[in-house]
Amino acid sequence: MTDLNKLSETLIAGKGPDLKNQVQQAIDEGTDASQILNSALLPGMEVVGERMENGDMFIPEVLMSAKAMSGALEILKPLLSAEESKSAGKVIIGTVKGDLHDIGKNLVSMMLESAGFEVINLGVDIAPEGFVEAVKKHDPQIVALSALLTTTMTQMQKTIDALKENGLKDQVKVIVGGAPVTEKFAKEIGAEGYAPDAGSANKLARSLLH
Ligand code: B1M
Repeated sequence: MTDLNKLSETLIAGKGPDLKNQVQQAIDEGTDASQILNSALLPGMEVVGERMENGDMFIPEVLMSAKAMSGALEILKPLLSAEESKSAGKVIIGTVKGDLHDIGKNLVSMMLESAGFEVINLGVDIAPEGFVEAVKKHDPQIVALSALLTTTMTQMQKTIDALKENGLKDQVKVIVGGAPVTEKFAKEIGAEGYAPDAGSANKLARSLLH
């Protein structure tokens, strides 16, 4: 039987190649991709966060863990379940300006894709003008913004303002998420929705369009 604690420990230790092997082995043993994600990888990243906060882990080590997490997610991506597979709509997603965190945003992107959305993932550190240009170019129904820093949350408001200034806000729904973001904050900045995690981002996107 798969030892999920071992996977967490390998992630925390930032051993990317070992983690990939262990994730693949867990899958081969029949462990669900969602169980690997929810019971090993996400709790592992929580520990990384706590250690970073306490000064027990430093940026280079956190980066190693983050890289290992991304490698593991690539393996899980095709396996994470699709609730429904018909094309559900078009979403533009990005991490806001000044913010380089992309693991959660990529997870949201993956969940949306696996649920049938066409997802245009702009990447990290996307300025309000970047979202404006992308909306003009791709004409999505939803713009999803991610922020992991309290200092970059304000960029969400700026992005919504920029969409308004360019006359684009009425044609898209803006949804927001990321560790410091709350439902209350989403309402204050005029976003149509807030999702605390990737699974609920998917449900939220669907509920806004159907
Ligand atoms: Co940073 N970092 N980091 N970091 N980092 C946090 C966020 C922090 C909480 C750590 C801590 O101190 N405990 C803290 C922020 C404090 C704050 O502002 N409140 C912090 C800090 C301070 C910093 C730096 C400033 C550190 C420094 O340089 N002194 C710096 C800033 C760099 C920058 O962005 N400009 C920095 C740098 C980094 C690394 C580069 C080393 C690395 C990022 C690598 C990468 O992403 N490629 C990193 C990491 C890994 C973390 C922690 C440890 C883990 C983040 C993560 O990936 N979590 C994080 C601590 C923590 O969160 N516990 C921390 C796993 C991921 C699956 O969860 O991203 O929350 P999360 O996504 C969830 C939900 O939030 C939600 O769904 C996801 C999946 O369920 N969600 C959405 C996310 N986006 C959404 C969008 C949606 C909906 C839901 O759209 C609708």
